[in-house]
Amino acid sequence: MPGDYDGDGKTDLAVWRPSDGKWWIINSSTGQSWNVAWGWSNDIPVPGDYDGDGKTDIALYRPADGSWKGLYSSNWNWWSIAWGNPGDVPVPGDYDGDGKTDLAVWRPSSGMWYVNNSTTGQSSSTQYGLQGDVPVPGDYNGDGLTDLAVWRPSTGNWYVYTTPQAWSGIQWGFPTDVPVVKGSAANVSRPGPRLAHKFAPHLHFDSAAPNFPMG
Ligand SMILES: [Ca+2]
Ligand SMILES: [Ca+2]
Ligand SMILES: [Ca+2]
Repeated sequence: MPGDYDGDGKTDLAVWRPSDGKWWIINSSTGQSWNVAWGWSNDIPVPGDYDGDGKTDIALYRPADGSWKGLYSSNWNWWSIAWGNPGDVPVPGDYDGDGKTDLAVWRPSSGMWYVNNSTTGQSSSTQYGLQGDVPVPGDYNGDGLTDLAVWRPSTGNWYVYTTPQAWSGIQWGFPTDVPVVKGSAANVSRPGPRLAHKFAPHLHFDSAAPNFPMG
């Protein structure tokens, strides 16, 4: 779950362990590791900067009830907001460009995006994408706002909905590929056999120089 948890501008190594819900993070600024238990085994990690202080916040999405639960990095207060229905895919991003991550879900059955804008508190919904697509939100045009986007495995086409209204369809990839996007939250949360949260690497944080035996 890479992110900038200490806010020094460098991405920190981080993993979330579904078996015990613990987040293990190494701060790039100090090299020190720390952990916090936050989440249950079936949750989906959705780290982001929800309070806009420049540091990544620990957060998870609970598919069973569509709730988001996080810890603000600025004061370590916890929060819980219902946003989404069972079956939705969490697609957090800064859709309104205010520097705070917005809660958002993509509904595979309808291709609808439901975004809870952090600036106004207003929600917006947009249909973009089809059943079978993979949501791949990101800031594709560099205007500071996260853009709605989907990748279509059947054709390898990317569709990006850039504001105010431009459409593109670019073929890049094959059906068995996995799309890779910055932050990769949407990618990781993709429902499917390849990303069923079975990675669970065994990390040893018992020394200053942890080793990473994978598997
Ligand atoms: Ca933060
Ligand atoms: Ca925002
Ligand atoms: Ca953008």
